[in-house]
Amino acid sequence: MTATSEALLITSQEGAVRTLTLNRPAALNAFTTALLVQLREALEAAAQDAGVRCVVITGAGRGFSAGQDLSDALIKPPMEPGEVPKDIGHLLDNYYIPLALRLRSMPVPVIAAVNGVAAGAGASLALGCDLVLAAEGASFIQAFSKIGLVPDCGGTWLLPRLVGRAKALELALLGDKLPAAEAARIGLIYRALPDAELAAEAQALAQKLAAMPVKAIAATRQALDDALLLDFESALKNEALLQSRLGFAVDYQEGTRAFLEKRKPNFSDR
Ligand code: T3D
Repeated sequence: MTATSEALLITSQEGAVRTLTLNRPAALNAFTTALLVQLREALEAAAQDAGVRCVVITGAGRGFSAGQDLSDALIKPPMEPGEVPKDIGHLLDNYYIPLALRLRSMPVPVIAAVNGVAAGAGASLALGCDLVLAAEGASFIQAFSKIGLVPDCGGTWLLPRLVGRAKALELALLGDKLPAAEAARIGLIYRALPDAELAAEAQALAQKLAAMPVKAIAATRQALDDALLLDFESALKNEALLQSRLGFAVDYQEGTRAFLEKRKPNFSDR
């Protein structure tokens, strides 16, 4: 296990699975700019490392992430007379957008193991992952409206696509706490499971995905995201393009050869 400077983020590896643990438990892993940078850099490092075939993001302590650290000097509202408000858009441009884009284009699957409350940008980060597992004690809160903001870090894009416009509006406007089991029931996340089982189940799922053809998994994520913006014929053509590329990749050769030879495939491409 390695800890980055200040240990805001803990990086560990088991086989081909890299786990990134947000580590500001006293503040429910709220994002400072330093943590946002470290998380993006850690994702970049995982993307570049051929030994990583799946990434798990989780939180230390009782929270997953309470979103933006509201005491961060970069965004803190005027507290004294004469101080002027800061442009929050800079924070998004420079920190959240690069992070969200890095996450969404990872060459390997990414699992969120939501161990506790995921609020604001913490919820958006979790929902931006490919599969979201959550402890039954965890919850999701679209906290933005409570402080006069819109969902960010991809929230406005993700929410209606995951649960439809009506439910997205309910969650985003009211900002109520959504328990993990209810999040799973409405299709916002993949699964809710007993708190004590979360870490082991996330690791088991990650190991399973790591043994799969991850190049095809990343292409599948891309194809599904693309398809939401395409008409039917364009989606068919996009599938053909991706299939054509994947057909030349070693994993497809290995997968079909293994099937024909009645043996377990050994996927290695990325
Ligand atoms: O400018 C911008 O904001 C731009 C970016 C926006 C992206 C966003 O993420 S906006 C949304 C920001 N997040 C929030 O508004 C959530 C704020 N937190 C809460 O509402 C509650 O903490 C929770 C519902 C998440 C959890 O409640 P609870 O009762 O379990 O815990 P708590 O006692 O409120 O918090 C525990 C500690 O964490 C506490 O510190 P203390 O008093 O023990 O020293 C609390 O201040 C700290 N904490 C929680 N959330 C944040 C935070 N500190 C800084 N920033 C936070 N977001």
